[in-house]
Amino acid sequence: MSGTPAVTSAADLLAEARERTDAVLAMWAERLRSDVGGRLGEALAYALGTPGKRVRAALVSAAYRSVGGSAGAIAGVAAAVETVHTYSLVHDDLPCMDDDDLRRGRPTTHRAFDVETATRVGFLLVPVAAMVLARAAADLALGPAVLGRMGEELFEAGGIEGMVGGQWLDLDAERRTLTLPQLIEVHRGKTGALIRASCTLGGIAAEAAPAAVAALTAFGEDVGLAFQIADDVLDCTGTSEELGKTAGRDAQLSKSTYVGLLGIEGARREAHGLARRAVEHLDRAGVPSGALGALAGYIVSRKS
Ligand code: GRG
Repeated sequence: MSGTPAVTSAADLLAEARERTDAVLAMWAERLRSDVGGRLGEALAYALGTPGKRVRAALVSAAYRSVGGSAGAIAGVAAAVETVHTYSLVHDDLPCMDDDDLRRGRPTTHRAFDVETATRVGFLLVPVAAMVLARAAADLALGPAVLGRMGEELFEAGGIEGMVGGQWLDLDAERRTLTLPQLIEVHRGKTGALIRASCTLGGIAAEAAPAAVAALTAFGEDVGLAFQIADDVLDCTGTSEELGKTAGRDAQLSKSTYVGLLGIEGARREAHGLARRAVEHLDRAGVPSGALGALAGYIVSRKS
């Protein structure tokens, strides 16, 4: 793709990420449908093929390009991250967790199929994410050491140190009021870790210098927290139709949120401050921040 003009508007970056990542995910969805077969195969394809905004995919690609990457096959790394995100949503929506009926404008996987099938879908997509990543590394002609670093980054972010740990704390905290530092710990794990990893993975895939990868990680850390703060705001200001998921769920589940602790305007200010700080990490390290800055701005001002 070298030679094509740089894409820097958030809308264009997201549209491009959707087109390319969805093509990779559709291929895997078809493979699972035919290899696994039956109702489980259908459910796997349903979950993996359900359209998302692909913010994490856009971050992977923008981070990759910001440090000189130019191969279109980066979409495979983005698809691996989106696979992890998708299986987390399938499980998050289950009756034993947030118990939701609507996701990405469609019935949740356990509503479209059943709880047992959706539970299996969540677990079965974990190794699929690893396979998607391994395929992407081969397509990018990256060696085993780089694939190892990418795998460590993605699955550490998806594990007890990140997404799973944050979700655990979040469930544990229902009907309790958390302090701001405790809420930050939940948000950084549950949502922030995978967003941070998206940015770091772009840098690793481009085989960027350690200082540049560290700046991408610091950017992703702040943007990841800002994303969940914006999510807290949207949960109480958006409609279910706009969000594609049930609005007002945090209040129904008596969850501690940034809005509960700081109010809507306070939470918005915090998110915007983090987005600005995120870009400063890149600027200080000399990493071009146009595309990633546009995505950071989108993340804190989005309507869905
Ligand atoms: C199955 C091993 C295994 C683990 C699952 C349930 C769980 C562990 C984690 C849940 C983490 C979670 C749901 C975090 C919330 C993340 C979040 C803000 C989701 C919404 O992201 P968007 O707005 O959604 O990017 P789209 O649909 O656009 O992709």
